[in-house]
Amino acid sequence: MKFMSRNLGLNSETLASKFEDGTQGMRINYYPPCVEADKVIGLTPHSDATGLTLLLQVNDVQGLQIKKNGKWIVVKPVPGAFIVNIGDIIEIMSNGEFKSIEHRAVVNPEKQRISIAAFHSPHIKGIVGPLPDLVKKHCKANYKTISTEDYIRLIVTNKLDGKTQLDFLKQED
Ligand SMILES: O=C(O)CCC(=O)C(=O)O
Repeated sequence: MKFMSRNLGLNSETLASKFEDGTQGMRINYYPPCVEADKVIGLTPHSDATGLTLLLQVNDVQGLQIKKNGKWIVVKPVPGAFIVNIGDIIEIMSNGEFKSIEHRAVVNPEKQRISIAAFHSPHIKGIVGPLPDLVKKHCKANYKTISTEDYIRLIVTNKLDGKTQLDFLKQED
């Protein structure tokens, strides 16, 4: 977070401080083998609505794919390594300088797959919106600012569907 903050041209604490006393949620995903793997999906395309995700591909079975330039790219499991995904809250806070990554999980015809994702979000009583220093720098807020509680309400009532949940918060020119 500190390095990301500095890369945005901000004090190293600016971004990190927003996540102090924040929340960590964890999901353990189990994908059973499926003989018709090409006809099903493990987890539909989405970006994480949270800030930063640490993802562990527990066993050595490929399944995670990220969308880059409109194409799905396989992320090969590296034993013991975390994948760090930027989520929508970081995209919003950075006023769009960092982009959340769209990803999905496919299933394997013969092998089961397990992944563990830890999602990190700011404090529930805070707000989600572009950092004021970046709004000043860009002369514009590219996203709306709302309370974290309202943000969570918006996310849980929205279907997991690519990056569509961000559309509700984008500000028109
Ligand atoms: O299983 C994976 O590799 C992806 C998991 C994921 O995207 C999620 O839990 O949100």
